Amino acid sequence: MIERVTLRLVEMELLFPFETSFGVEKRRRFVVVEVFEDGISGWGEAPVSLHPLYSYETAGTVWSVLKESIIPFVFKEKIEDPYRFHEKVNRFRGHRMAKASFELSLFDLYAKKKKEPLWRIYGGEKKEIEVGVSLGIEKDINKLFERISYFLERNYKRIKLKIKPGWDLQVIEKVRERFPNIPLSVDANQAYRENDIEHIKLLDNFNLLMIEQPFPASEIELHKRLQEEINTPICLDESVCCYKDMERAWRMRAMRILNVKPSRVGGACEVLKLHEFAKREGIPLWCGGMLESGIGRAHNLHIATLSSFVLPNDISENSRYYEEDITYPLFEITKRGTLPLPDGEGIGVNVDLSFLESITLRKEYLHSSLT
Ligand code: OSB
Ligand code: MG
Repeated sequence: MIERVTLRLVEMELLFPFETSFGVEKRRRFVVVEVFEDGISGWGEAPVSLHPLYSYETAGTVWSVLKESIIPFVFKEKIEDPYRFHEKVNRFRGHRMAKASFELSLFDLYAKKKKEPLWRIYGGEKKEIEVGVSLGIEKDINKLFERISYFLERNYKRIKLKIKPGWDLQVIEKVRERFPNIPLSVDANQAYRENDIEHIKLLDNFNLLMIEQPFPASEIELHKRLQEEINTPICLDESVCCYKDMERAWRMRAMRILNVKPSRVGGACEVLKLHEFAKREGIPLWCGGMLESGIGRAHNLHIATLSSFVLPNDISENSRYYEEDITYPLFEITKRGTLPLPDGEGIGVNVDLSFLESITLRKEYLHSSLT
């Protein structure tokens, strides 16, 4: 039985500001979950942003839903098995990042108790993961060229550029002139509207691997209309929060590729369902990222070992975003543009408790005996 849960509100400074169509992020404030049983800790992370822009979840909502609802429920029902957690926690609506952070910490614990690396628990089939990099909006195009060159030299296998109205066609055109053959994709984070369709269609001329989430999350029909008129595959991110969302979008032909984030869909059990469907239907998947600390990064790496994750993943070296990180050893990219799976038990990386303490703004212990 889970004896104790520790919630930590953690703040980490980004090495570089990260700008998307939502705005600029300079630091992250997110929640780290530690579940504790029999002297073993399981770790999870809710990679929320300061404000409800990517989704409605923030550190505040994650904290309160975990503390007021999920954790008391887990203690009351004596849940320690991540599969059972996934089934039971369904009674609470939404709040998938909060659920995912807890479920993934249970998975880490579960794998550690079995003395197995997490990827083996999931049935993964890879020893290293191909990675790409996601580059934010820059002040000028030369700065962007510099960033692209830097990450190509580090062997990242795909460059994804954030776009928004005013930072799109002209930028992509210049990038294509300068780098005619690199694997390139774009991500709009919902920035366009129905009357932008004609404009967005012109992105079809740049041999992009995909166009990620051009329209608002609920606009499946709009994505379908765009996909009918362009050859470049549309990839959904924010629109798909569960298996049902994926099935609907796929059957409607609103997407040809899916970005899977365990934290967006509520954890690894839901990812396993997406994976089974993707395998049956031949849908190419890849694992997205949310500027995670080393904890979430390790979880994402294990998830990406599943065989339907066939495209380069947004899982970068820790040093892409942070000067120092909560976990060690740090992930380092190989010449092949991959991150090797850590072979330790559970997530396979260690938590640097003293560093974690030094960046913790708020901490709370929840004990099973007190509920
Ligand atoms: O849309 O994929 C996204 C970061 C924060 C919020 C949303 C997204 C992103 C990224 C970064 O693209 C990917 C990464 O963690 O490297
Ligand atoms: Mg995205």
